[in-house]
Amino acid sequence: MDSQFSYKKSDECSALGAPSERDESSAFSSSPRPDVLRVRYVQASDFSQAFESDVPHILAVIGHGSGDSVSAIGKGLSIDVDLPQLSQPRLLEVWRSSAPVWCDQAQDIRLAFTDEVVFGCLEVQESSGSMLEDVARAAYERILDYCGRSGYAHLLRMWNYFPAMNQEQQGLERYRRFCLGRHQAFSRYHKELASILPAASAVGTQGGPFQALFLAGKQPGRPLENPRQISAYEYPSIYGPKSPSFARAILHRTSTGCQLFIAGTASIVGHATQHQGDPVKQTLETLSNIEAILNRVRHESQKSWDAKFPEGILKVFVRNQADLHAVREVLDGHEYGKATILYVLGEMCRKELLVEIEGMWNLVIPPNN
Ligand code: 3EB
Repeated sequence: MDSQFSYKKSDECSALGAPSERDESSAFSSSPRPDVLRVRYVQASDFSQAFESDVPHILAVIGHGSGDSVSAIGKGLSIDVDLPQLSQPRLLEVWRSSAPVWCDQAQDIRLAFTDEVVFGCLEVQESSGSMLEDVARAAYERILDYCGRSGYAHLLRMWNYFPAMNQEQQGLERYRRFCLGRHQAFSRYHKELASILPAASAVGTQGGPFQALFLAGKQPGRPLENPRQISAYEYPSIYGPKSPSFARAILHRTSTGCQLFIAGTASIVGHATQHQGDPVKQTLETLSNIEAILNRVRHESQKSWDAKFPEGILKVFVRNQADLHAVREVLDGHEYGKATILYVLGEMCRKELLVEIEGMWNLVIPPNN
């Protein structure tokens, strides 16, 4: 790990967490600050009202597993993911920037831009004869190629969704096939993966196409690994022919804001799954893993600023609906209970894993740093 983690006095990250940000009455305040990237979970029933005048700032609206598609919303990218929401009320995941947003399409990649970041979505219908590694490799090559050419060269955060994650396809589990194709694509574009991999989640859906969602920036993020876990890209081959290509977390800073993206995190220590069959202990272990990453950010930032994480969102993927109550009780009793939490039904990359949690925090950096 390199130890560059300093924020110069000239960096204007102080806008985040400023008093105006506390105004939750409209889903987002409409202050004129440039390019502050936010993601929020907004009640679906409040959405139209909250965002009536906000269309030019919305990058993406993501709906989870409901029969009614978000495509009717028509603001930014509309993305439906077939992971049924387990909690009530129904929430929409809204990505928003205070800078102007414009949308485009490059072949079949749908895109929403600001001057600093692009949010993209590529959906591929698998055909019956195709192998998932080929689908994944082709999708990733298209995304990497696009990012390289567009100037938004740095992948920060990715979400991978596809059905039947733990089922075998001709003798190899589909998740492992996915990892193989993804690795082949990254290796074609980059010699050294550790410094360029995005934070990611990979979750099995009920159905639907292979989906790769991504956030990429003109500026690179800073990858952070978890001292409690072996880096996923260094997992031994017992978990598949090619290891999963993702970073545990990415810290991304623009001229005006800092975000911490924490990858899908599970009950894994070292490289081994912990607490088989116990959703409560798996949730606690997962939270310890997330805490370890937050502590790294706190620790490494101490010299320049005291990182605080006042505002975060968590998405909790639960394998079995029957475990929701137990998982939820753990989170309700935890300080993250203050974050907005979305619970969805999805399959994790290892059959023994019952829960996976991802998060994003906006970091507060004091004005004089
Ligand atoms: C893990 O730590 C749990 O393959 O992109 C989490 C996040 C996991 C992302 C991926 C897999 C992925 O290995 C599984």
